[in-house]
This record gives sequence, structure tokens and C-alpha cells, in this order.
Amino acid sequence: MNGSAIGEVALQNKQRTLISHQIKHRTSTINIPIALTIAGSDSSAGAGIQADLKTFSALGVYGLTAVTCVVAEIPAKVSRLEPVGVEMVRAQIEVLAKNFPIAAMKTGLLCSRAIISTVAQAILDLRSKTPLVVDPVITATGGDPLLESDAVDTYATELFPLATLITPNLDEAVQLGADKIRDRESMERAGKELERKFKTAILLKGGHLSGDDAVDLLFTNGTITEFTAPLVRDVATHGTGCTYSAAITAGLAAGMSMPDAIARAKKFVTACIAGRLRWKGTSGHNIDALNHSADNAIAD
Ligand code: PXL
Repeated sequence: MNGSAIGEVALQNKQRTLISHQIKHRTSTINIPIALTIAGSDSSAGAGIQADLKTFSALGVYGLTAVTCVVAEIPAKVSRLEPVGVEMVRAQIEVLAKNFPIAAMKTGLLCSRAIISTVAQAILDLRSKTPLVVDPVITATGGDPLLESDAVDTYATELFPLATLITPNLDEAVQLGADKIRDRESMERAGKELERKFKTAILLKGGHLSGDDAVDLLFTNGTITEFTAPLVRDVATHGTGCTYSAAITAGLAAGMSMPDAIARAKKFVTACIAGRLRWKGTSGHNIDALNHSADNAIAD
């Protein structure tokens, strides 16, 4: 070994010692909030449990996962969906809840009546007051159905009564029983109706409804709070709903109030869309993905 190679090895060893020292030091002191996501796996990783985990990490929360189904897909197309057995879904939630101090939870894709029921019962059995955000996923952004067609009622009767917040987009709101939404007025009517019907807070996501702005309305305790961000155009938005509800859950896990958690989540998701990643796919089409960089957590 010549002099410079020896110097290089010594430097590497020094760095290794430094890193291991930092790790030792850090593991003894870091104590970050924990959030649990109960959701499906998106193989393309822009939505589902992968988006939730990236969001939790970016927002300084340790994420736990209970996988409900596995989806083989790319952002525009679902190829195959397989549910995880209900006993396995229950086992994941139980073992995590028994061992970790979970500060907030969310649900994403639950795919079937049987899984919704199992998740609802498992959460009920925890007898905890941990905040629960329910993202009522019904259809993929690309239009493919993700939920059994007769499962909407099970959401309403079994899971919604346990929710702290439900986060439907306009299509989901209609499928949950709201009248068709055409403008701000009908959006307010729909939100009030869902809050009354499900007796919990509703964040109704307006998407493209209001022209140049993406306007969401929070209905809680009979009041309406507006959250607005510039609409980002011409970006595939696969995973936006998952990311938004995960970011809200992260805020609740960290002890933020619901309006503060939503306001920060809205900024985060808007920055993730604006900073989107894009690749030339092997078939020649562009593939977009949300950019869950932690830099977006401090966007202001
Ligand atoms: O974006 C909704 C959604 C949620 N969860 C999983 C998904 C998708 C969309 O495709 O695959 C697992």
C-alpha cells in the first residue's frame, strides 16, 4: 500500500468511528413520534403504504405499517390486486399496538368488506383514543377500482364511527352519499351533509373545482375552515390523497391541532406535486411520481 492509500484507509476508519459514535449517541437520545398506517402496497411506490412511509419520514415521524393488500401497478394502471388474509391484517395491528406507543393512525386502501371489518374491530379492541385519519380510498387515480363495490356501506357503518377525520375527494364524497358537487356552494352542502351523517370531522378535497386554486374544506363542530394552495397543473397526481392523509396523521402524531396539521400537510403535498420526479419509461411514455423529499417539509 502506498502512502496515499494508507492515508485513505485511515480516513475511512476515522469516518467509520465517527459515524458509529454518532449512531450510538443518537440512538440513546432520539425519541420521535410514531404513526401507524394500515394500507395497501403500491408497487410503483408513489401511493399506498410506500407514500405514507416516505411522508412520515419526511415529517420526522417513525412509521409503522400494517399491509392490507398488495397491488401490482404503475401510476396509470393497476395490473393485479391481492388482499392479505384478514388474520394477518389483524396480527400486524395487534403486535404493533401492543408494543409501540402509537401517537396517530391512518387507513388507506382496505380493498374489501372483510378487511374493513377486521381493521375496524382491531382498532376498537385497542380501546385507545389515538387519533385515526380515514382516507376512504375507492378508486385509483387512473380510474381502476380498488375497493369491492359493496364495501362502501361497511366503511360507513364500521370504520367511520372510529374516525377522528375522514378525507374524501369529490368523487368519494358522492360515493359516500353526498349530492353531486359542481361548485363551492354544493361543496359546502356536501361537506355539512357528510359531517352530519358520519358525526365526525370531514376534510373535503376540492381538487380542480375552483380554477387556479386547489381548495379543501374542513367541516368540524359545525364550522368550515378553508385550506387553499395553487393548483399544480399537468402533473400526474397518483398518491396525492395518500400523501396528504399521511402528512395530516404525522402532524397529529406530533401533537399538532387538526387545522395546523392540515395546513402543514397541504403545503407538503403541494410541494411534493410541484417538485415531481419524471422519468422516460421503458415504453417511451413519461412516468411521474410525487417527490416526497424532506425538503418539501420546510417549504413555506
Ligand atoms: O391513490 C390511491 C391508492 C391507495 N393505495 C394503494 C394504491 C392506490 C392507487 O393506486 O395503489 C395501494
